[in-house]
Amino acid sequence: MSRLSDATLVSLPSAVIRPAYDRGATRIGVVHFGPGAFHRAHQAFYLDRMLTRDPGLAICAVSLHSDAVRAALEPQDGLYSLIEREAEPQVRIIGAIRQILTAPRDPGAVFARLVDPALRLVTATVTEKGYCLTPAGDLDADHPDIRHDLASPDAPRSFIGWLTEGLRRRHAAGAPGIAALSCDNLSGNGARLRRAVLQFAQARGDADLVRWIEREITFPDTMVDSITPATDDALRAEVARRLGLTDAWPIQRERFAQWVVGEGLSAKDAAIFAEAGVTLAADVAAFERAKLRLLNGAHSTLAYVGLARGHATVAEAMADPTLAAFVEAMMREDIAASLKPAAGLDVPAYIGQILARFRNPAIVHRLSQIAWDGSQKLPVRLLETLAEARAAGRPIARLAVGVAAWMVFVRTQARARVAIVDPLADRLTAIGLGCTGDPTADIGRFLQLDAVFPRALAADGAVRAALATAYASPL
Ligand code: CS2
Repeated sequence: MSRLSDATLVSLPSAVIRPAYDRGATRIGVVHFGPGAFHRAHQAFYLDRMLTRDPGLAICAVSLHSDAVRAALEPQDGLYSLIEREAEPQVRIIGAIRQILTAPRDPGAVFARLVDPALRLVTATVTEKGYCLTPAGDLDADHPDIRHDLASPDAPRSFIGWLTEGLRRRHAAGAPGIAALSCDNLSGNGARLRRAVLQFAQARGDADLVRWIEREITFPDTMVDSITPATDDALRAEVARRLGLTDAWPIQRERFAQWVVGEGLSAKDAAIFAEAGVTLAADVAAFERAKLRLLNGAHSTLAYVGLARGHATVAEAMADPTLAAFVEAMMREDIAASLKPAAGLDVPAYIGQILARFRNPAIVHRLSQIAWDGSQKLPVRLLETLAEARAAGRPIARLAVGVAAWMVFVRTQARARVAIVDPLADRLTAIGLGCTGDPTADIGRFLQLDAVFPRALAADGAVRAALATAYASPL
């Protein structure tokens, strides 16, 4: 079977949607850091739509570490298939990625893109840990990658190091400003990225660069949403059948996709984004908070409690009546109470829509995938809500369940000698192995992780009691 590429596009069955523009006429105007499945399911899909209006928004995709995306997509001219799963799956070929770079292999090419006057946007999906922040939201100057990048700014390792050095060179070259869009699940992601970049430039002692970034670079907040299960061999086989061609790295997601972008795009880009279905909102924070707390908070709770109850996927966990009723009550009663009213946000309807998405039978979304990186996800997904509920005197019992179930998960993985996928894996494994099964003592070990638990929360007797109860019997 031949492989998907520009040359084989013509042979695709008519049911497969193809790029509706001349790929050869497109030009790179976007550098994206972290071209994993989510980027390819989401921002690249929207930019693919935008290319029909503006050929200047093609993507240069930059992987920070692994060469896997380049190796898979370069032989396919950057093309890949995206399956949208509803009752009737829809297959489309995304053509928005025109160049793929693996940063450490080709640093000069990455910097050349960042300096190019034609560049309009930098986007990023580098996951929560990729920003190298302290719990207070400052750049973590002790992070090994940040220390490395401050010592060797020409050969960075971190996203923050690459972006800041790229901007320094851009300024030196006299090229115009750009918008930098964080597309990760962090509250206030734009403001966090801005602060990290400015603090990095400050730590380099480059006051001129700090001023230029403050003046010329915008960091719009964004809310991104589309459930994107990891690619597996079953998907590769299905795509080969539907395409009649092989695709080394197809992507699947639910049909639903949402991108809300705050202020900071140029007038030209704002118009193109809006036309492609992106919501432009002054108050992204309200959407972001609602999405992170309701969808991602419920996801993490379903993951840790669901795995403990023997489920493997989100849809399976939602078919467990006790767990589904619990998660719905947590969303409707506890999380909704923490959301401020916002124009265009109907919280009860939004909750109903999220629950229906979780139940989508066409999506096989593994709980183990959601369980990754708990130490990075729990603070924004559940702990902020828990702390606010506590301060307002609202109940916390249900909100504590997902957090306690994470502790049970870490203990179980550590004891079974299964590697924990988390930047704090070593510490978590040590804590898990030290657990004795005594709820108060065990949760006390976890609460010492000050990168995860703010001091005041960890010291709060009511929080400790709620966690200990949930730890002893999650549901
Ligand atoms: C999930 C998210 O893996 C996870 O942690 O909660 O990836 C979730 O599917 C997306 O944020 C949905 O937009």
